[in-house]
Amino acid sequence: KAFAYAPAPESRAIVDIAPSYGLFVDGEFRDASDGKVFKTVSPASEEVLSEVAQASAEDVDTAVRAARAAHAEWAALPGAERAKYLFRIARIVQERARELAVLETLDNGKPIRETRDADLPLIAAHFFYYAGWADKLPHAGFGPDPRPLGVAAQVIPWNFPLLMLAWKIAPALATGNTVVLKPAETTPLSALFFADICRQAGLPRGVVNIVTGAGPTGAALVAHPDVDKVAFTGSTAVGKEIARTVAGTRKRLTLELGGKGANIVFDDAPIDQAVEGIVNGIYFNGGQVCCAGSRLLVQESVQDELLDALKRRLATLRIGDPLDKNTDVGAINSAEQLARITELTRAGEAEGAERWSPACELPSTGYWFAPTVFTNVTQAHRIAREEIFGPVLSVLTFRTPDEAVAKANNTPYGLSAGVWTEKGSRILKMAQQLRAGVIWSNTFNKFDPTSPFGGYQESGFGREGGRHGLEAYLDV
Ligand code: TXE
Repeated sequence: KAFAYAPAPESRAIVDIAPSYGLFVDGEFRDASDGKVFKTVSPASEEVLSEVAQASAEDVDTAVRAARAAHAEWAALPGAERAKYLFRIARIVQERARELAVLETLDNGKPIRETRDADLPLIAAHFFYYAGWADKLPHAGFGPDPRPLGVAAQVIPWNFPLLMLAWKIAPALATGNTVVLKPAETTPLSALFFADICRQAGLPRGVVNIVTGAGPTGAALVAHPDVDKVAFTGSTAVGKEIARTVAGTRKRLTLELGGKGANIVFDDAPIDQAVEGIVNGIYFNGGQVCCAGSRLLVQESVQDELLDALKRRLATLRIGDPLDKNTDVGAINSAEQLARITELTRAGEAEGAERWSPACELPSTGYWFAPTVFTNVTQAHRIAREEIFGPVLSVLTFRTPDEAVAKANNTPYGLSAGVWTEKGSRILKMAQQLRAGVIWSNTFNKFDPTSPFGGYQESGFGREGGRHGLEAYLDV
């Protein structure tokens, strides 16, 4: 489809990416102890963006020691003093928002419209919000003397690299913990830019440490004996492995894992609004979202009308250059993730579901997957049960509210759900019956630092965001 107009893409010259980066330990960038590095590429073009140090177990140990050494002084600061650093970080994030948005788009592949309008404002909001808590902890119902846990080991994924960092680091610092964070191996750059922001904000050395690397670096960090708290966001399989590692130690644990969210549309829903919500639910960030509305449950009587409207809308989506401000759907983050999506969608076809995508041309280099809708899906199909983590919607139908609840809850996960109806009473009843940590009504994928976020069942435990997010970092 030809675009109506094509303004210049956001200039990549806005961000100055160095040819190589070190680990950020004790306030300094340094090479890995064994000199190992890995490359990070732009998923949209496969261009190598930079070479990044790969932290060894020895480096992880050095980082944990730095965090331990910094802890007593950081924890002893009056909350209002810690707040000053967090406010400063929030303001620098705002000042450098364009640079960070372009950087994140280059390293992750998601559209600049999303990094600019969703990720970056939420990142700043998160630091502002938890800055506001830092001096109020003794008066917030945690008892008179809530104490930080100590050193927090934080492992994050690639789908919202800087936002997941903000969700982890802001509450940890506000409560007086120090941090060693490992970003995902396909998106290390924004965490390293954040390290620079910490320096710019004058944060004492050792309070935040960033160790880059892949699974083994994360495993070494989680297993380190001098860590007090582990916070993980990622796959359910790795989450379970981490739970086994942590079992029998003093470490506290929170896990934010996968999902298979149901977006439930009743026959009295405003259809146009629901279509926007469905599109936002599963094509935002190419569906690489743990709380994505990856299952559409539509009431049988409006199925045809809704699917016609949805397909018309999908035909207008613009797929391509993530730096182009008009792009709606960007690249898939990695070749591995693309292979996972491809495998599951093939299984969908093999099991008899009907596949549809709008006519669209995909770029010849990079990792791309067209927005896809599967109809004739049954609950037994893999595409109805497993997290695809891509721009793929599985459509199921229901007749009664009870059937909708039963189907929505028929999953080992429990992270998110959406309910579309004009009836307020139905919304309240569904919200009680659905087993999910977040339930949106007549909207989807709305985030706010004041709201706790997290899962039921195999989607994990513990909450991030809001007052509840502080509890994960405090002994009360
Ligand atoms: O996740 P991993 P992957 C789901 C999604 C996706 C699938 C696989 O379905 O298709 O997981 O993605 C680090 N000890 N989600 O393979 O491996 C790793 O380096 C400690 C949902 O990318 O879980 C990275 O930093 N850490 C999800 C982080 O864990 C380990 C977001 C996540 O990577 C480790 C991402 C180990 N043994 C994927 N192995 C969500 N909940 O939002 C890997 N890591």
